[in-house]
Amino acid sequence: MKEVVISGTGVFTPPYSISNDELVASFNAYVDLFNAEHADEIAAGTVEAKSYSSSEFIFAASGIESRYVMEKEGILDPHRMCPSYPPRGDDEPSLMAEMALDAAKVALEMGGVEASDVDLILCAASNMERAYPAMAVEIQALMGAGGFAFDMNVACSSATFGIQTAADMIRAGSIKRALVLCPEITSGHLEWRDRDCHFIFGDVATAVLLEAADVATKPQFKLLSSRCATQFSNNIRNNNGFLRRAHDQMDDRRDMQFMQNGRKVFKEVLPLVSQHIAQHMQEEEQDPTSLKRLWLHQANKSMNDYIGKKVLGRVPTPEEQPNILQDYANTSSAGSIIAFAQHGEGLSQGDLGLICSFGAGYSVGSVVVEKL
Ligand code: CO8
Repeated sequence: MKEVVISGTGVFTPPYSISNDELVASFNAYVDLFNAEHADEIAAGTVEAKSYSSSEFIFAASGIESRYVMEKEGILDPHRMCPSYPPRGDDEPSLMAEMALDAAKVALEMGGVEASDVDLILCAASNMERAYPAMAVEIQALMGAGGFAFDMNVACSSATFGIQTAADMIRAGSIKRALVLCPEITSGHLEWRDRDCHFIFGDVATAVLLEAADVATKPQFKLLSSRCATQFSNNIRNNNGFLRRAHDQMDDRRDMQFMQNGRKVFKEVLPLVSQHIAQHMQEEEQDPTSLKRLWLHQANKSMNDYIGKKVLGRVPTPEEQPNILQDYANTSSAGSIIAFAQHGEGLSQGDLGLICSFGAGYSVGSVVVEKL
């Protein structure tokens, strides 16, 4: 079995940022428009009046202060309430591919690797821009990478599941180098008209370059072990899909965008993740309290505080458990990788760290790395 290293990471940050105050101002303007338009039905009790959102609630409930998006005007337009991406021709690069490419270039440069030396591209994200051809194959062509490429979707856990998939192929010798790319255009499948979730997500793309240790020239971390687990739940769901037309459901339906029962997710996912990490560490005969860094999925600050304390047996310092969600919000699969890419400093050779992502499915993935 080959040893696997991580030799590069990259983050593409979209050009626009939306603060909680900006988001709430446009949402509340939308609420006024909606309630005025449906005044008669609301008075008759057939339509429920919409309520205002608030920046104070958003920050207290999630820890989120702002989010990045690929397009801002459409989202903030109270008459529109979703981003506006002009359709691109088949001969133009798709938006996801463009974002992923940017992150990939940074990771390749960090690892001192040419695109042509990469023999697996994995596009691992919570939604794909189209059904086929696979996004990853387009990215492979745009990059000039070799080998093969495919897409995978395990929602928020896509990055860690992708890392395990790529690492297993490197260990087995079927590939030498892989890029796990997470381009997340969450703005396209978030329901911006629902105050329960309109603040949660942001856009981004991340890249992780994995290599067989014997070909890597600038390895950063040794990949010690990983674990993936899933358990079916309807508490985070999006019913949009290719059978929509066949089901005669092309109308504007709430369940065609992101939906969740946030309270249940909070309650059910926390023990799942804590137990998953504890079991992973136990099976690898590693002491969780020896972990020097936790790069956790970035969905909710209280969730991370809880998991960090459970894993380390004490309250972690902000350096030990860095959060990026205050600036990026929940970026689905990319969150733990942004934290990993931006908060790797200060570790010494031999220090252990844990990347962990969790979310829809339910799904949870954990990766233990050692600083080289
Ligand atoms: N402003 C003001 N008040 C509000 C707002 C708002 N924006 N939203 C809700 N409220 C009100 C509610 O109506 C409720 O009022 P009442 O008590 O009168 O009923 C009150 O505030 C409390 O509401 P909640 O119970 O919903 O509030 P919580 O404290 O539970 O916080 C959270 C809500 C932040 C959503 C929290 O439950 C949470 O973070 N849960 C975990 C969610 C999570 O981790 N989800 C993971 C999903 S991500 C994933 O898996 C990837 C999916 C694919 C990507 C999709 C991209 C679009």
